[in-house]
Amino acid sequence: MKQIESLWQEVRDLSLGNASAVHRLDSPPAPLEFLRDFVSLNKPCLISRAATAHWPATALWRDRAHLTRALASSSVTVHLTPNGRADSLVPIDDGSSSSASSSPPPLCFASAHAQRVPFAEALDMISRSSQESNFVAYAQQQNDCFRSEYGPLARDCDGHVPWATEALGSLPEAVNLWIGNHFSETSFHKDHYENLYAVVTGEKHFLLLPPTDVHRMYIKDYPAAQYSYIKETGEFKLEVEEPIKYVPWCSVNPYPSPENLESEMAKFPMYFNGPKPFECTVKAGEILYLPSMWFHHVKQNPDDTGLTIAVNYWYDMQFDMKYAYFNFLQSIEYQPIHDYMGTEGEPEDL
Ligand SMILES: O=C(O)CCC(=O)C(=O)O
Repeated sequence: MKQIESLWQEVRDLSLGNASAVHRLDSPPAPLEFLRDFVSLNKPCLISRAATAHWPATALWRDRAHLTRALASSSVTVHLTPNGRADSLVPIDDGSSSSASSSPPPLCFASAHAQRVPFAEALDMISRSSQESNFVAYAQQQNDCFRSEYGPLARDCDGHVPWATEALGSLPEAVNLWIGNHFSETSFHKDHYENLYAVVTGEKHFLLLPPTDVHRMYIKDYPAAQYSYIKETGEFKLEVEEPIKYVPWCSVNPYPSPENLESEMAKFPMYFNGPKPFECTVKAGEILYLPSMWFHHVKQNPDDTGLTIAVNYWYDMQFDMKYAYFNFLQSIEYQPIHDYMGTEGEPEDL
């Protein structure tokens, strides 16, 4: 079905561009410009640090003493995993696969162990997260936590993004705070929100794919599983939820280890051989507009204080014709029967 592959190219030719860089703006856009050139085109953009130059947070949050003072009597939620990959696919160790078996173990969708601790302890756990520690802690409670758990810090940032609020016609539905270090990673997924993502300290690296590339994510249903962390032994237990619940999730890991690269490329040729994803490093003070339903994968680098801190504003998206088209596209089953080779190959019609 050549048409699916033509679609990936056509949206790039008509609207998104063929470079993998995200469009940069040197100053915050006027609401009409933002609406016309980005939101209505469902096209990302990166706004320079002029967007947050007036936020006290850009200076204050590099100082841990400020954070711990402001949140001295707050407890916050941290998410613990053995390797920093919360909400991601991991092998189910159900005893069914022996080391003699050549087939890889089945995968499940693993949620992190969530734990509420005093803020100073959370910060300490995040800072200690490393290859040597037996856990990675990431503060990433996505339930409007910035206005609840982290309320005392709210005065350090704007409560909303004024030009986005005017363009989108409503205040954000949720504002979230993210605190992690180099080891925290977020696997490919999409959200039903218009996302204004502001990095305050450190930097975040996003890989982005438009909704039209949905087949390149190899979304499949995986059994939901839950990590629990046993403090006494420092070990994690991973249990598949009973009764079994399935979570549709993107199968592609864009950064396989060198020894798995060949097999991952063979499993997911439409991702690895198709058009390059859009890439964007969001530096401290910059804001990424991440349009609704775009697939995104996120890695991060801390600054010299050892932390990456970000605030994101989720605005309701319009469930309009684009959403209906997306559902229709996703309902079309498509697995190329040829080895997808980018523009060189000669795909066959199914
Ligand atoms: O910062 C991250 O780790 C993930 C951000 C994200 O997925 C989101 O804002 O929707």
